[in-house]
Amino acid sequence: MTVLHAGKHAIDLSTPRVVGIVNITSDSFYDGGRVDADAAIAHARQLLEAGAAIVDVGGESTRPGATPVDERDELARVIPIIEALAADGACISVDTMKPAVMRAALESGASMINDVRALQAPGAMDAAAASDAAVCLMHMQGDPRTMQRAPAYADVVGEVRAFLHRRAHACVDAGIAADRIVVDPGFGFGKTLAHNLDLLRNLGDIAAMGFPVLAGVSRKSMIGALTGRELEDRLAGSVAVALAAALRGARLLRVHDVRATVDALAAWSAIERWPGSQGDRWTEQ
Ligand code: 7PJ
Repeated sequence: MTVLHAGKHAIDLSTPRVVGIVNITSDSFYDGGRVDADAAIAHARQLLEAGAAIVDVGGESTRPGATPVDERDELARVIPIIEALAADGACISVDTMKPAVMRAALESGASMINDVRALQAPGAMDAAAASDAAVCLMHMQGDPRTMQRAPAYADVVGEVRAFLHRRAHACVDAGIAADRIVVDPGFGFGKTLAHNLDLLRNLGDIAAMGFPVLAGVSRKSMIGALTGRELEDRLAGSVAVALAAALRGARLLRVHDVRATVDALAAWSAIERWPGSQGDRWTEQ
């Protein structure tokens, strides 16, 4: 059985689980604009009610071309939400690149750090190591402002895997137990559609490192490219790709549409033997 330890929470990943996205931003690509704390808290509670194992709270958009958010503004956005949800007993992840936000979020009751820069900012690794929180280490080529200009790899799967391996082992060396570490290939973060599809097809290679894999494809432009649909019509494509990722070994699916994804996983898991759960070839451990 795979269990992720995130603060006081032990999350059973023997079947794939859902991470619900809570954006408190004015410019997220899909459901931003919810800068009001009460509305964000209510939205997060709905996602938990719908079956999210974790809610991922973010106050700074990392979509391509997004403008950076000042640390004080980011704190003012996320901390009240985290405090309220922690009082409910929820497992909360904070989606941030800033060590000061990580520390404040953990003090306010967050149990996981989701960092699209994989704890490479000075002080980020220390903030995580000083806590008992889980960490999600994501691969990104370049930075959010420019990453989609000309992504290039000799071997996207090998390079992403090597990066995640290096960052995960840096975490272990810093004292973060392996059962607190999640890795994520970072769909859409400095990747063309061909790169994203290559990573999806070969997600088993990344899962084979032995750390739970998180996949975030929800409503991203790759879904638009595959279906020809605008943002608001990407639900079916997003659920299909989330399931495809789960079948290739992803254990956490970061999504906007929790209920639809939870239902799809429930229906499918009654039929499938999930990769790894029966000791088959997709995962080593
Ligand atoms: C991801 C993320 C992702 C992780 C965003 C969006 C764009 N964090 N934050 N993985 N994407 N770990 O919400 O689609 O794919 S922001």
